[in-house]
Amino acid sequence: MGAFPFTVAASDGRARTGVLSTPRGEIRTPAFMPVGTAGTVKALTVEQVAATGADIILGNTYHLMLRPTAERVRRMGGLHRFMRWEKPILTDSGGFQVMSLSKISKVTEEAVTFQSHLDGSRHVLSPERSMEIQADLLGSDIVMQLDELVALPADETRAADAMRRSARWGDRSKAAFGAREAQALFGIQQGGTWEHLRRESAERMIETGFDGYAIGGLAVGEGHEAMVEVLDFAPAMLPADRPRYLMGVGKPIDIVEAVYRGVDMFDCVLPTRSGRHGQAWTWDGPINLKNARFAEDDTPLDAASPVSASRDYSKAYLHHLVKANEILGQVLLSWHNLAFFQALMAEMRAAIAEGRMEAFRAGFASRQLRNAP
Ligand code: PRF
Repeated sequence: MGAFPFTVAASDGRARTGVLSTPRGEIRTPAFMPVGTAGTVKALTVEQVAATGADIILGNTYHLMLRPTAERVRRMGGLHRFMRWEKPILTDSGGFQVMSLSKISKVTEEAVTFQSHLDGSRHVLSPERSMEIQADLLGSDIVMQLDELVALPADETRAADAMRRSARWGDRSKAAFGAREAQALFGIQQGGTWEHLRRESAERMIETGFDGYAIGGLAVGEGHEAMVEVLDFAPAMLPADRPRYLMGVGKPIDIVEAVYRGVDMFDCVLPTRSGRHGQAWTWDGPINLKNARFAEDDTPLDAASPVSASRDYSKAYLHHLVKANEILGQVLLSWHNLAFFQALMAEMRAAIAEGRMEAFRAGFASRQLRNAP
């Protein structure tokens, strides 16, 4: 198995910092992956994304299989070439997006059948088909197993059934993925908020053996407190010598709490989605540029940022762009937010290396609450 080398350079409590080495480049951890759902990190060029310091981006099986189709992406040279991003790409397997986006879906032991949210057409996604799309057609570097999850709150039986089906689909995903030198396969832990289900899931995943271990089924309606409680035990159930990835999380404060508890990788639409809606993330918490208090604020969002969106444009100008619904407002705020998330990850990598993660976490939390809604 061509597992990518993962070196933990330093740990501080349960938090770790290191490097995941892939043939397309190194991923510094803790890492944040901007979401490039449909072959684009919305509103940004790949050059702008790279300038924020992102080492890897995420793509989606669900969206790309529907449009422009995975076969067409393959004919165009694979996802990296198609979208001009030559650094690593992780693709999600599709199950979660089917659940949250498709019109109608039906899950059987064999596969998930669903209707496209675009045109109502019928599609089937099995573990084998998800592996073919991700690994062979899109050509992603990190492939996710197909899993099944339940929205929370859910009853324990439902959560247990979905977790066990995910484990069986993990076995089928691994068999279909086979032995590959230049690509990695990650398993996904499920089990809701139940510690014994999370443990059973972790044990099954370790038995199967993956190149990395994701924590799925969180940030699906349980709330911050319940999620943090799960993060008190879930990461430690997963192998320490392999990357741990918390899927679809989250707010800066969630990410800091998860890093503190031993998570290495994250993805979330929040920086780009909230940017398109006029929200900017800062060290002092989120602000909304629509607010009249910025109408004549001549200061930039972050004078120390490496990207021009954060450094060179006044809040007054961003306020104007957002109020006037100008496309540039969405571009600049998406760009700023991604740069902020990357700066946050870089600060945590330094804090862990220097043994001050606990202090960083405390200081970050109190500053973030300054602009709390
Ligand atoms: N599974 C998959 N993708 C996901 C999730 C999951 O549980 C989540 C949950 N936060 C986001 N994306 N495959």
